[in-house]
Amino acid sequence: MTDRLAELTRLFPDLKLSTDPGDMEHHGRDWTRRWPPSPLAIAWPASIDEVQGIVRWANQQGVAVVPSGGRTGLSGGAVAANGELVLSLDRMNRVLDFDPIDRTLTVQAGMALEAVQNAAREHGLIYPVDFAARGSCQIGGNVATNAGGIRVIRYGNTRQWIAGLKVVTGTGELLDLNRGLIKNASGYDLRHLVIGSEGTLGIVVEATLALTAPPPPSQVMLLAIPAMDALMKVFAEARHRLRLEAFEFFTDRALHHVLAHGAQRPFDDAYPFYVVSEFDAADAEAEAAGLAFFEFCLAEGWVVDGAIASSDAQAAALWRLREGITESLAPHKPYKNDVSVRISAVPAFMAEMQALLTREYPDFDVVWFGHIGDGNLHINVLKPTDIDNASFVEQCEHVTSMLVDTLARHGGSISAEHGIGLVKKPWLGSVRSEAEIALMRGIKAVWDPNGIMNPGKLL
Ligand code: 2HG
Ligand code: ZN
Repeated sequence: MTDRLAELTRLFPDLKLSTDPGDMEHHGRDWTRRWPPSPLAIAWPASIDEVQGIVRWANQQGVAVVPSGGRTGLSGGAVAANGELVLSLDRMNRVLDFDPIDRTLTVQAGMALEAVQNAAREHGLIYPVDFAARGSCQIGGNVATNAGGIRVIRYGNTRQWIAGLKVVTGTGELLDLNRGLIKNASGYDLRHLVIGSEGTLGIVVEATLALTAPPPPSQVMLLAIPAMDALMKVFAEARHRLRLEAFEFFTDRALHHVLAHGAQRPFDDAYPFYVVSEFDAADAEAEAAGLAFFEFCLAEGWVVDGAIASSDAQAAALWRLREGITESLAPHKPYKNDVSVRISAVPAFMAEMQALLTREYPDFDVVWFGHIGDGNLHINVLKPTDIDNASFVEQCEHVTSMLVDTLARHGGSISAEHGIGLVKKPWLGSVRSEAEIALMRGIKAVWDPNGIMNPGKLL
């Protein structure tokens, strides 16, 4: 133990702290896997007092702090590769309050998203933000990244569901922001500054979450689609006729990898694009509307094959085709891009980008999938086995530069929902003006004057 850690232990004799190499390896990285972890130590505070104490100690000692949730992020936001103290919220994982009148659930930041969803359901309500990492990611990290996912089309991002936040700033100050109010016209809404700040302003320690009534029973449909233009027509038609809860797309390459990873093949033939859609189907009439939508798209030639789940197990199998993609790609060490354009710009953007990729990198396996109903596309480039890591990253950074140029022509963003972190930091200036970045730096300097909060990330 270094002197600095000894001092921390003296201040907080009960604080759980580790320098065990296994813990350092495990907690020093997120799902990006690019940076070898090298933290100073891992701390697991059990109370807000301890979080504040650690932050004050870190200021005195000049130690950087990396707030750490489930570390399922894909932009390197939770990486500790430079002797930082990892502050894990794992032990702060309890429900603190449920209020049936306000329909709010107040939880500690280290609660897993799935546990939050289950807690809401116990009260006959839902917390509707949802994505595949639900079992591992934590609500504090969801807030810090303004996590999106598969139900944004219906419910919006995490931001929309945060009624209150407790945050420990970079100086160790505890802020109690918005306190569950629906209306609060009292100046700058600091809560919204923290949401999406990627741990650079402070540490989320508690959140008061708005809940809502569960949707009616739904139907899950898988559609095979011959072309991107057709897909956009299917989307417009679906929005017109159905009450959508999800509209997700993936390509044949994505399907290839989930199938190789053990998922069930949905159709005998292969098609260029697929959509998994979920929509309300409370009664026979709504179910008939689903079928009529499908038949209409088929007759128009926009859809060439399809499957409608007739049981929960079938619905889960269809969802697995989409939700299993990230896991199925992981062994291929993918370089990830997470971009957005306006929905109407999707086909032109995709066609242009795919043409560039085919011209410049014909041997790359490029897998497109994502939340097309939000204009959010995930573009994973898989590492060819005959290229070393360093040259692969170099080539992928060139791909990112091509993406940045193409996105600029289509008015898009280099990060839709994964954040900037370390991975996309070099390109922040492609989506935010100099004036905006200067303001962001100024805000950081006020919240975290010694620059100890997740330094090097985002800015
Ligand atoms: C998803 O939508 C996640 O499944 C992960 O945002 C995307 O792996 C990815 O690139
Ligand atoms: Zn996503």
